[in-house]
Amino acid sequence: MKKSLITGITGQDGAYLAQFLLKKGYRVYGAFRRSSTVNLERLAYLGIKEQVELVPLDLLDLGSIIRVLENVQPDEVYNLAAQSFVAVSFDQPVATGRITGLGAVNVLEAIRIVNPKIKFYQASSSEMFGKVQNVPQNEQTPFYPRSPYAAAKVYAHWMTVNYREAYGIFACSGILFNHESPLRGLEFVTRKITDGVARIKYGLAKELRLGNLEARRDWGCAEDYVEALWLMLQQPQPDDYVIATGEAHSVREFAARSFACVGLNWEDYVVVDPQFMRPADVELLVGDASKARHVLGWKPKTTFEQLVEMMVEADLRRVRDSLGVR
Ligand code: NAP
Ligand code: F7E
Repeated sequence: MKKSLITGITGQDGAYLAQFLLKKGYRVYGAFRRSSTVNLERLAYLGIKEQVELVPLDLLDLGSIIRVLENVQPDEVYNLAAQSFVAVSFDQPVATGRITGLGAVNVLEAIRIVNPKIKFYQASSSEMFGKVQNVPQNEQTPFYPRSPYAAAKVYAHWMTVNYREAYGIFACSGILFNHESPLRGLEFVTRKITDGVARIKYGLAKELRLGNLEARRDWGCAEDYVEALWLMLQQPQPDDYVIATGEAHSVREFAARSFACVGLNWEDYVVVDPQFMRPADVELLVGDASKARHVLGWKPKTTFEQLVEMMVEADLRRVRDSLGVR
C-alpha cells in the first residue's frame, strides 16, 4: 500500500486531497501543527477524520519533519501547509516568509536527508504572476509577485526546481489558480460572499462589506484541482504545471451571481469598505492549463456557475442547521 504525507491537512486542499488519495487506496498521513484546538472540521465534514493518520509537524521545525519522514517513510509528500492568506501577509511578512517560503525548503531538506527517493509536491500559486506580464499565464510567464505571500511562494517554487536539478529529487510545483469549495476559509472572498449571502437570507446580517470589486480571478473547484496534484507525481519525469480553468470573473460578478441564487440583488447589500483593500492588489489572473491537459490529461469539471451555486447551497444549509430551521 502506497503511503502519502500531506502537510496542511487541516486546510481546504488537505481535506480534499486526503479524500482523493484514500479513494485511490493510499495510506494517508496528515501533518498538523500543534495548537490549543486542532481544527479537524474539514476532515469531519468529508467523513474521513478516522481514516487519516494524524502526525504532529511544524514546517518551521526541520527536526520534526525529519522525524516524521523517518517514522512514516512516505512514497509521496504533498506540501500544502502555508500562511496562505495574501492580506495577512502584508501584516506578517516575516512569518509568511518563514512558513510559506522557508517551510517548503525545510521539507525539501528533510527529504534530501532522510530519503531522496520520496516524491515531493509543492503548492505554488498563480499569485506568483502578480502584476501579470502575459495574458493568459502559463509555465513560461515571468513572475512578478505583488505581496509578501507571493514573494515567499516564488522562493519556494525556485527552491523546488533547484532541488530537482541539483539533487535529482522528484519534485513538482503545481502553479494553481484560485480554487474554492464549501470548505474554503471564511476569510477568502468567495466564501465570505456565499456565507454572507446565507446569513443575509436568514436575517442574521444586513450587509456584506467587501474591498476591491474589480479584481478578476480564475476560480476553479478545489475537488477538481487535487486530482492534478496526484497526476503530477505519477508522471515519468517531475515537472511544473499551471492548473486553471481559463476563465476570469470579477469579485463583483461572483457577488452578483451568489445573491441571485437566493433571489436578491447584490447592490442592495454589498458595501465597499476600504479596510478590505490591499496595499497592492493583483487585478487579473487567468491561466492557460494546456500543458496539464496534454501531459496529465487533466481538465476542470465544474463550471463557474456550478461552483457558485454549490457554495451558496452549502452555506444556506449550514446556516439553516445552525438555526435549527427545517
Ligand atoms: P488553507 O486552507 O489556508 O490551509 C493552510 C494549511 O497550512 C492549514 O492546514 C494550516 O494549519 C497549515 N499551516 C500553516 N502554518 C503551518 C505551520 N507552520 N506548520 C504546519 N502547518 C501549517 O490553504 P488551502 O487553500 O488548502 O491551500 C493549500 C496550499 O495551496 C497553500 O500552500 C496555499 O498557499 C496554496 N494555494 C492555494 C490556492 C487556493 O486557491 N486555495 C491556490 C494556489 C496555491 P492550521 O489549521 O494549523 O492553520
Ligand atoms: O482575494 C479581492 C481581493 O483573498 C481575491 C489564496 O488562496 O488564491 C487566494 O488568494 C480577490 C483579491 O484570494 C475582499 O482584493 C475584495 O483581489 O479570496 P482572496 P487571493 O488573494 O486571490 C491564491 C491563488 C493563493 O495562492 C492564496 O493562497 O478578492 N477582495 N474584497 C477581497 N478579498 C478578501 N479576502 N476579502 C474581501 O472582503
